[in-house]
Amino acid sequence: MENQTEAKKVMFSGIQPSGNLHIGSYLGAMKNWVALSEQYDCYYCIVDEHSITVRQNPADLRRRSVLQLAQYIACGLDPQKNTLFIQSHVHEHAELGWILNCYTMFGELSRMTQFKDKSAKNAENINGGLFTYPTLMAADILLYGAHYVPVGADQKQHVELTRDIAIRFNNLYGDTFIVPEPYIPKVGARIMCLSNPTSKMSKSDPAGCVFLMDSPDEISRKFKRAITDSDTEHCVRYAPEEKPGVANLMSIYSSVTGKTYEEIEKEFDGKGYGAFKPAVGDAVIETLRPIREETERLLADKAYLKEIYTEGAQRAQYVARKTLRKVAKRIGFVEKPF
Ligand code: ATP
Ligand code: LTN
Repeated sequence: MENQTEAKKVMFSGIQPSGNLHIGSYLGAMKNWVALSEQYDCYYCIVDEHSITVRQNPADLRRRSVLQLAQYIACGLDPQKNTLFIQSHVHEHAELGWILNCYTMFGELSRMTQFKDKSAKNAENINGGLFTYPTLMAADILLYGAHYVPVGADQKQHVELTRDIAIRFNNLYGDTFIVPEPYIPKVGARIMCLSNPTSKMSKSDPAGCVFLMDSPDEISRKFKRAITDSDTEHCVRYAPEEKPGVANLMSIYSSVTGKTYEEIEKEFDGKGYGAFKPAVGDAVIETLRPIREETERLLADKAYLKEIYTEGAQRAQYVARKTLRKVAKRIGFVEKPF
């Protein structure tokens, strides 16, 4: 009989350690990851090489990379069931990234929304890495033969480009890569900024962003100040076009409580925003409390965290090396003598 583990499909995802994780990254991506651990063979990476496309303070980058590993575990990712590792520890990512650059068009990279956004925000540092960011991301995914990539909606375009690159390579050299699919949650795929609900929640706007490590007081304050709507109706109703602020709060509330939009409308019928906003805040506080506490506990044990990322990198590299060898052979590189 076929081995159960071998039959499992593969998941790969990553988050940049370029800032503190927030409920956008949690509800849009990580929460999904936890639910998938049993069913899939999962690789979750801390993509520090992607982070340096924007200038980082070295000490902060190092600290946040380890913090992020602790947060992955605190969110419920069991390091025995998932391969948790740091991207720069597996050099095959950078190597395959280079190769894939040669199979990706300038026009394709120019069309990426994240590149356009980030180059507008970092006009003084539009470096080559920012431009070729998606080919490194494609390498991350393709090295492990990932079938699915659980991400928030903003990353769909990058996964689609990964598919195009994989198909192009397979057409040239024969089946080499598994063509991955994005795996996007129905609720929580796009959490918007609390102070400006027409743009996505992002660490670059801390007032409108709820971080996983925020204290209950901070969370409560941020939700009380959340922009709802200028209408006079003051009614909790799901209408994303008309009432984007309320829709965003409903989507957050729905993600953390599991309640449907209808149930939420009923719960706050006749109660107005004055009751709704603190209720969302409280639900988020209770969701984040155990995560924050467990993160703090894990951070106190640096030796354990090192053990986890060492084992993770070893497991990841075993798979990555095999893929890279196959690719090198296909494109005509002389076989590595060691
Ligand atoms: P930021 O805009 O804060 O810099 P980012 O996109 O660089 O965010 P990452 O931390 O690298 O953020 O994203 C990690 C994961 O979280 C990705 O899968 C991304 O799709 C998802 N994500 C990030 N922000 C949101 C959001 N506001 N809503 C839903 N998902 C999100
Ligand atoms: N580009 C993603 C982070 C990322 C990623 C990946 C996600 C890097 N490599 C591989 C999924 C799979 C972001 O900016 N959020």
